[in-house]
Amino acid sequence: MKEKLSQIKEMAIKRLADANNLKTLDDLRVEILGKKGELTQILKGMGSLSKEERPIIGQLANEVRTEIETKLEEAKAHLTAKAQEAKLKAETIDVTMPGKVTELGHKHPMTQVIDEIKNIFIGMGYEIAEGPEVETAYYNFEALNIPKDHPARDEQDTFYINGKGDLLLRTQTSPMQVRVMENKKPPIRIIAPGRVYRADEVDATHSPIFHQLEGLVIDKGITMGDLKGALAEFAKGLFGEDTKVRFRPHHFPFTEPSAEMDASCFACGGKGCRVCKDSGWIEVLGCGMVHPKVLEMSGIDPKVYSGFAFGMGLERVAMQKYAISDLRLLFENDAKFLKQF
Ligand code: 2NL
Repeated sequence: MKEKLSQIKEMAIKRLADANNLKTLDDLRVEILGKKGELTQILKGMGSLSKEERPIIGQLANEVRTEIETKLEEAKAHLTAKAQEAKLKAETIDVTMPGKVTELGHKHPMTQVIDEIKNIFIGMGYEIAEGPEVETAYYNFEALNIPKDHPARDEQDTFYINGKGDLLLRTQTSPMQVRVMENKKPPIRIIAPGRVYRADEVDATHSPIFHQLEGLVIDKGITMGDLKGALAEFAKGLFGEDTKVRFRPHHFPFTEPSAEMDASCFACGGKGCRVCKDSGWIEVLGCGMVHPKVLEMSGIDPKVYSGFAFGMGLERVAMQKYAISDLRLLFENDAKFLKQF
């Protein structure tokens, strides 16, 4: 039996030394020390030994067991350390490797223009008024002194969304300004940016959906001088400090008097170039003193208050500023085009 025990020990130590992973090691532990293991079998068979032999073999068997257990622990510690080392090695980061380049997105050129113009007016104390794109004929036309027989109301120009002609997609952002006049006592100083709709065929300069920005200032004693001062300041903010402006008489149903404003060409400074088609001027916006009837309809007394208003198409501003020749490019969202801005 002594012989058998030392055989088990030798065999166990050899196999433990050969074990090269934690799983094999655990299998060995079960095989040698487990309930059905050889060593356990010997200890179980001790009953058949003589009184003299029993303590000697018992002690020896325990020694063998302890020694195997110690070797097992050692092998386990060694393999665990080795596994940890391999794991660390596999996870090593090469800090000198070039990083992955993340491409940064940016704002659409239209959004850039809208944000820039908003910021100029915010800097001058204007508030932003935004509202519905589906409007009533009252807010879009009547309240702005656009009579029933006016060509702008024609179905060829306006998208009506019911047969009765009283609901439509707004053709300008003025309805929002009417709502503000109805709800707020002057002083009023707002801009209304947003999408507007017209039943136009698509071409290089027309789209059924486009962006407008309108402004409205109402208080006691507002004059054409205030209009000119505010809009000259806006032009400088948009095109540069040296920008000059000029006003040409015009007609709108909602303002009286009305005008169109040109800015000196930002590309050539007014000498004449391709951007301004050799005229030295760029047409920027329409404007005027709010018609007394328009004030009155919204509940503002034209004998007490006066105001000015203006409106501009934002696609046109973007096309001039970025030298874009075709309006459709601003709606197609071709990444190759948009990347340039
Ligand atoms: C243009 C001209 C303009 C207005 C818009 C306005 C709004 C109210 C009252 C009076 Cl609530 N006027 N808006 C005034 C003058 C011109 O737009 O060429 N837009 C693209």
